[in-house]
Amino acid sequence: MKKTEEKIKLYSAWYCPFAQRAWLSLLVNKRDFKYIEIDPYNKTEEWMRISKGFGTAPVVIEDETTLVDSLDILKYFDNPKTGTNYSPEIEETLSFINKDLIPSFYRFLKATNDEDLKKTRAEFTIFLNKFSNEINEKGQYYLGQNFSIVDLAFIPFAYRIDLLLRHYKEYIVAKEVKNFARYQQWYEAIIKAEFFKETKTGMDNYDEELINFYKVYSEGGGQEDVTKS
Ligand SMILES: N[C@@H](CCC(=O)N[C@@H](CS)C(=O)NCC(=O)O)C(=O)O
Repeated sequence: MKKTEEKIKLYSAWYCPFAQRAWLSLLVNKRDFKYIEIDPYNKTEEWMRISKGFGTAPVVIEDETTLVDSLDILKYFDNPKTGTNYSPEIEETLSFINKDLIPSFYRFLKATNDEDLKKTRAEFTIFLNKFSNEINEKGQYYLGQNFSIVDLAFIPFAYRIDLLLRHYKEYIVAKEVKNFARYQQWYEAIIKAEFFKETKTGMDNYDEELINFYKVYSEGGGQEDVTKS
């Protein structure tokens, strides 16, 4: 075990899909790190100092480097040598996931009146189908045979989509995604992997706890900015 690797600290919140991205990335890239559970909503002086004034989970610290954004963290551990040197197609997909698909998921989860529910559901279904259609046919991962940063960027949200939209909005992914076989193959390949299971925190009732945590979102509350593109 290299000494330098022990210096990585992951400040995470167990329920947070953005933090789960960072956690997955550390596991997939086999880095040694210290997991530190925090409440990002409790803006103590110490937390604001650690998070460089952002106050959001995740935060990763390695030596002099502090990273406060989950996509930056994915890139940092994926590609330490070349940094953010991704193809335009990958950048476009990551941007689609972050700016279209994820905010649309939160808008649907938070919708309460009939009109909003109808609108957000339809919009979300279009985005989810776009993602599904673009999963490469030549393998189980988004890019085909190669596992990539795109898989990591979306899987924590895909998990919550299945769990929370089913529970709170009676939305069944299998019925809404036209090419469901491909989506399912992608989804299961990742959620059944050991590294994914490890990020389910070890809580016996993880799914139930997540459902409880997101109840306030399903009633229109919770964090605001996640719905914005
Ligand atoms: N852009 C950030 C967003 C992370 C984020 O919104 N995290 C939530 C928890 S899931 C948070 O810390 N919220 C605290 C707050 O908004 O005060 C990332 O991708 O890392």
